[in-house]
Amino acid sequence: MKHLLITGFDPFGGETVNPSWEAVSRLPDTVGDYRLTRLQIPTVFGLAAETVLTAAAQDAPDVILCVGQAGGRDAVTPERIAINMASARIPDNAGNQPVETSVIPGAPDGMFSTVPVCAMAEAITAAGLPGKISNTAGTFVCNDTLYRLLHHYPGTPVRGGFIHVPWLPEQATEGAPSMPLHDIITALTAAIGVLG
Ligand code: PCA
Repeated sequence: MKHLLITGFDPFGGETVNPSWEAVSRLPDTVGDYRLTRLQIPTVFGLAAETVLTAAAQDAPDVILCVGQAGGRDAVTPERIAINMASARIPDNAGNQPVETSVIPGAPDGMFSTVPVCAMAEAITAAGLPGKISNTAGTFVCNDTLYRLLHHYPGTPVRGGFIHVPWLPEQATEGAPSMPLHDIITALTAAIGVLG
C-alpha cells in the first residue's frame, strides 16, 4: 500500500473552524491504494511547512497533500502552482504579516505541483461536485506551505500538492459560496482516488 500524508490547517483570521481540518480529520484510514496519515498544521508562515516536513521525515510518505480554506471560492480547487511570494492581508496565527517578501530568497519564481491536478479536478466533478484547477494559491500561508514543500522535494519521488476548499455553510456570510462538510470530504476522497 502507498502512503499519503494529508494535512489541514487550524482556524485563522478570527474564525473558529477551518473546513480543511474538519474534512481531513474525518477522512477514512484508507482510500484506494493509499493509507492515510492525517495531520493538523498551524496557520503560521514557515512553521506550517516545517511541521509537514518533520512528519514526512518520520513517515516517509509517497505523496503529501495539504488542504486549506479558501473563503469565497465556489469549488474544490487543486492548486497547479506555488509562487515565491509572501504577502499577507491579515496576520497569521503567530502575528506574522509579511509584505512582498520571498518565501525562499533566490529560489525560482514558481514551482508546479507534482500531483495530477487535471485528473483530480475531473474526479471531483465526476463525483457530482464543483471541482476545478486553480492557478493561484494566493500569497498567504497556504502558498508558503506548498512552495516550501515543492522546493524541499523537487520532482519525484515524494510528490506534493495542495487543495483549497470553500467555506462551510456556517462560515459564509449571506450570499457567499460554501460547501457542506460531507461534500468536501467526498471531493477530497475523489481527488485522492486518482493520485496514481
Ligand atoms: N487557508 C489560508 C491559510 C490557512 C488556510 O486554511 C490560505 O489560503 O493561505
